[in-house]
Amino acid sequence: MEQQFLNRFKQTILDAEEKLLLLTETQAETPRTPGKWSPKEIIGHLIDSASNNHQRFVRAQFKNDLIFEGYQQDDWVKVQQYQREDWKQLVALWKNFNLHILHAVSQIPDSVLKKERANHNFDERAFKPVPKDQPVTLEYFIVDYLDHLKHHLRQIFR
Ligand code: NI
Repeated sequence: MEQQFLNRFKQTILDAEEKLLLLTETQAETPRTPGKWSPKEIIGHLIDSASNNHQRFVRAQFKNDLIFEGYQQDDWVKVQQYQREDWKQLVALWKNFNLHILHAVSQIPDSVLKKERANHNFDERAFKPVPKDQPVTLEYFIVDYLDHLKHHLRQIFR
């Protein structure tokens, strides 16, 4: 990945960690809008996103297509009861998981990152979808992962 992207990724995680840890346990459990996810649930969703996408980023290196399994995002948040988990622990897991993903993607050779792949389901899986008839790259999907992460951080900090 480009150094500029890696720096931006790292800075996003570290800046957010600092701000997230300023929230009290009660604040972290309170949704901005009733019925929506609380900060604990948003970070929980981002942990789910990290765990699913970590798998995708690794698996993509052993196959030619970029067709990925989905997951039922709301149900994942619900059954894991992130609301009942310790805030500092969630933030630490989120941060460290992402620092590992950052390391792992920094090790992917350009030949793999930039290889055009005709067979994909980014029309369904990507945060910024790509039509099926347009080729995609793994690099695109990794950049898209950070866009999704930042989108949810903005929901907490707005
Ligand atoms: Ni999301």
